[in-house]
Amino acid sequence: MTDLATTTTTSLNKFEKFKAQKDGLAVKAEIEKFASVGWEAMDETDRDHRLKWVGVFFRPVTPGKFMMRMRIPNGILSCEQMRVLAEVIQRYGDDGNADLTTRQNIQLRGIRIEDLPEIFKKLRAVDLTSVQSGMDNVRNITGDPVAGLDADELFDTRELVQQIQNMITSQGEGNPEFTNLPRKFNIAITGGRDNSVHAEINDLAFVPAFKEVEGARISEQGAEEEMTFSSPIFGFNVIVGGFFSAKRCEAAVPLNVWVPPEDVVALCRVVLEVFRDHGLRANRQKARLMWLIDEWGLEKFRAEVEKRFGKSLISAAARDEIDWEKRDHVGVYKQKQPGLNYVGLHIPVGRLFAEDMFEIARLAEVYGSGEIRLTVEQNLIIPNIADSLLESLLTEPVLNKFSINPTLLTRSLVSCTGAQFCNFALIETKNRALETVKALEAEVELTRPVRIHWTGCPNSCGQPQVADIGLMGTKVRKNGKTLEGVDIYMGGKVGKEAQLGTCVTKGIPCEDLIPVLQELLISNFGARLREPATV
Ligand code: SRM
Ligand code: SF4
Repeated sequence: MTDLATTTTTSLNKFEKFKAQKDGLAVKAEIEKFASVGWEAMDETDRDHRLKWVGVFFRPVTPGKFMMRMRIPNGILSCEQMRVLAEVIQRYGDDGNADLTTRQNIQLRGIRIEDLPEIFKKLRAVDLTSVQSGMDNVRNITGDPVAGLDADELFDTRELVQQIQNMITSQGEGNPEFTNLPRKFNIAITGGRDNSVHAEINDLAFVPAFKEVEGARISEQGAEEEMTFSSPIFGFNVIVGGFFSAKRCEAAVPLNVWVPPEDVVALCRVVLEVFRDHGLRANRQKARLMWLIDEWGLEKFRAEVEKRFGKSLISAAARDEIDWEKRDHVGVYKQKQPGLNYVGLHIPVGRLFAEDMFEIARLAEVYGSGEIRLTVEQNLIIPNIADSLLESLLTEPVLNKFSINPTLLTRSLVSCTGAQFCNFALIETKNRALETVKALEAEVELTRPVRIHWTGCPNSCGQPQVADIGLMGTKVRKNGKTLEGVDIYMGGKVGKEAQLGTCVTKGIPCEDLIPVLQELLISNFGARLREPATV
């Protein structure tokens, strides 16, 4: 457990104070009590903050209707799990919906506090957990969405991602060792060649790399064996400190460490321990891992990680294996298993309703192996579809709503939650994002997808910095009135040689946005105005 006396700071912010009074995870034992007293009579700190340790978020925009953030490691779930999530929101009628998130995850809406005991029971029965998914915890751990399916992958990330989640959450039950971090913490592992998880925007990420290593290693049987590797072996270069916040955004930097897959979980553990015990806790705006790295310098940080790791860290491989452009997985693709395919469905801005989720579960069961996968683009994949079943899957009516071949702007559209449910939001995002691309597609023709990301405020949950065109909500003044507007980001590059985009234009009122975007699409992305229709 965290010993706050060992932190390097002297004064604590208000979040640190309430965490010191009572650990967030303590609410796990009080769910029955909260359900019987109701949300209005609850202790406010428990309701507004500590409940997030079990993934339950009070929504000031819709008081009494909570959001529940799951953990879906590597974005993989079964049709049975999808059905349980659908059942949870179904009872809330129009209030109940679900969002696929930018961390390959699912959030449920409309949740009533009195239903929590039963919901947790249902989730546990199908091995789902929402524990430690908010506040000062490690977020959903992302991995390759086509792990184990992709003929060109270097490493199947599924098992490692699950092991890391198990370590951090004690098999989904909650682990007090890691429930009092100085701030949120993001972890990603990429095993393919296209950096499908945006490794560079995580506090800790593992990127495939081959290394010639000599020395001792632990055999599969657990014995230490001396071996000299004559040819390069597979492992990961480690990058650290990537994050977005309202105050600062940074891409992760190399830690100059390479680890074989069997050391990944242990390395995650020690990096988290160093962050927990030494991360900055005085100013919440300066509490993410990169601020500690800045204060210490990378060498001191690496040395502290190495000390706790208990053996010498191997220096990074000279290069990593990210050498592909990023794929979006929307459409039909051959798997490495002969005769099998995966089908990526486009889910407009990630929004699902109960009936959609039942339908997707049915497709996965009837045509695939019952498995469903999520992507950081807020879309989903149904894997393991036999060649012989493909044609009939593609005639299913639900594919009209969740297309395998959406129009080029719609295809790559991502949006955070925005004002409909998020009290940080400065603008409405999801509906506006859909309306805007529809209007643009009526005006211009494109020859390639352009990735437009919307985010409702500078917290950047919708990752405008990784987009071709990023739109960040703001307030603007026009004709003496305050209106919803956006700052425009450009230059985000994903896949190989990923880099963050930057703000190029500030304060465009949303009502004036379409011509501005149209011009950007024409001048930067080869779009052409459509010919006027002839009568
Ligand atoms: Fe986020 C807070 C939604 C991905 C940076 N984020 C929030 C809250 C919890 C604020 C709140 O309490 O209302 C939002 C919940 C709104 C709601 O009702 O849905 C929220 N964040 C989201 C999601 C749902 C956006 C989406 O539509 O996909 C994503 C959920 C991910 C998940 O499954 O866990 C989401 N948030 C991100 C990302 C993207 C990523 O991880 O790749 C970022 C930027 C990367 C990063 O964190 O470094 C992000 N969210 C933030 C921040 C800024 C953190 C900081 O250090 O300052 C906040 C504010 C905070 O934590 O104080 C925040
Ligand atoms: Fe809410 Fe802002 Fe995150 Fe959008 S970016 S979900 S508005 S906190």
